[in-house]
Amino acid sequence: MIYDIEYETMPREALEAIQFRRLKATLDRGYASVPFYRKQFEAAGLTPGDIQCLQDLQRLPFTTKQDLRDNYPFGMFAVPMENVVRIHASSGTTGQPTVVGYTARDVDTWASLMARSLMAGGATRGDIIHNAYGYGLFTGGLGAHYGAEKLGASVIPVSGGNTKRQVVIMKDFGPTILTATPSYALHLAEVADEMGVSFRDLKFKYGIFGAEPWSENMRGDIEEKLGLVAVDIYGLSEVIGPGVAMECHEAKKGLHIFEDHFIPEIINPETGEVLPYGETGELVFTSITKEAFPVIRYRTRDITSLNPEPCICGRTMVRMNKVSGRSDDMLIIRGVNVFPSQIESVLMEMQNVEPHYQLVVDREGSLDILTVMVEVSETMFSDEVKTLQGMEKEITKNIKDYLGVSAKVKLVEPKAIARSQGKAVRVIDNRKI
Ligand code: DLL
Repeated sequence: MIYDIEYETMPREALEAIQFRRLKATLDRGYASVPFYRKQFEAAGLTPGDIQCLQDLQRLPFTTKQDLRDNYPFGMFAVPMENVVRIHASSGTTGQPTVVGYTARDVDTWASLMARSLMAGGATRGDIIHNAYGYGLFTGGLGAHYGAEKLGASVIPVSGGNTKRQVVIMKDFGPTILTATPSYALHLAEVADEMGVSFRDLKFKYGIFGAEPWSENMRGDIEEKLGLVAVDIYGLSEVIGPGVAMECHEAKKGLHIFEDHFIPEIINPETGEVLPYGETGELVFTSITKEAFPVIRYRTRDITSLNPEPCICGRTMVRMNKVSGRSDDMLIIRGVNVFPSQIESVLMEMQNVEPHYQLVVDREGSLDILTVMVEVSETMFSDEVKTLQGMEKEITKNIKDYLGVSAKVKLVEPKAIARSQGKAVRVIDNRKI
């Protein structure tokens, strides 16, 4: 059974009453079972009984990625190991991986959240879902898989990689929904093309893409190339995995946060001050139903803003705008802050530019040098050098005009930039080596 759908359109007041009840239970569990959370309460001079309304949550300290690392691997679990039925871990690209656990009920909650996400993204029981998110420690594959089964759709557990074989499956089995990272979806289309298969002739209706930032312009490009409606799905291992927030296919304008399970806040990343709706800052989550791995005011490092306006789909749950990037992915180039997705937006506005790019940051003396490597279409490359130079100049100018940052632009041949089977590697920061 997919439960909880009734919460999606609930009046605010009723939802908040439920949130508060669930929050209290989570705080009690954290305080009683996780030494780290007990210490956090003690440091703030509080006990769970002092939290008497939703607003009071703000009195508690934040939990950071470092806190999870310090308790590696199982120190944050709130239930005995015998009640943990599943373990996942984040990729650990920015350091030691963080390990998360689920009870049987957590797995069921997550499956329902993913079923609701797939539904919001246009999927129904009658659909065949080609699930190209990686299976394994990464939460994408199994998260989407359980959600698809819960929904009652037919899921093809193809995972990432083996791309040519995937194209054959897509042609022969006729899946109608694609779940993948946006960059891998583009790679699938590219390989299909090489094999003489046009993605647009396949049966796909919706693509449910997430796990990495992708700009609005990238969405346009993907929809055009793949011939489907592309919707955004957000989540992170620490909070549950995919299914924390989901765009509805009706509006495609921001992702509804499943507030019956997660309480969002936006904070100023420097001061920790809680910001009002509409202001941009770092997203913070408190889980209110998870048993094995509750998180209290977890700082995601993802940058976005919240939008409480009613949505045409009828959901009353607050929306988060597309994530522009992670605070730790933000490049500071000679004092100017830039997110890779902002550069992506500029690139995707231009003709003859392919949606494959990489940013390389070097330091020469005390100067930061940003090089934007971007693929251009086949036809451009066979053109005269002069045309390419003109194009480099134009991109450099657009980046300067829109983002205020000077970059070196290097046009490269189609397929010169390595493709990934999961999250794309957009930044190579040689300053960190
Ligand atoms: O990426 C979970 C997921 C799987 C989400 C499949 C969506 C689809 P992690 O590997 O823990 O979990 O990485 C979480 O990825 O903090 C964001 O920085 C980024 N991220 C996830 N979804 C989006 C999105 C999964 N839609 C981290 N837009 C998060 C932008 C995203 N960034």
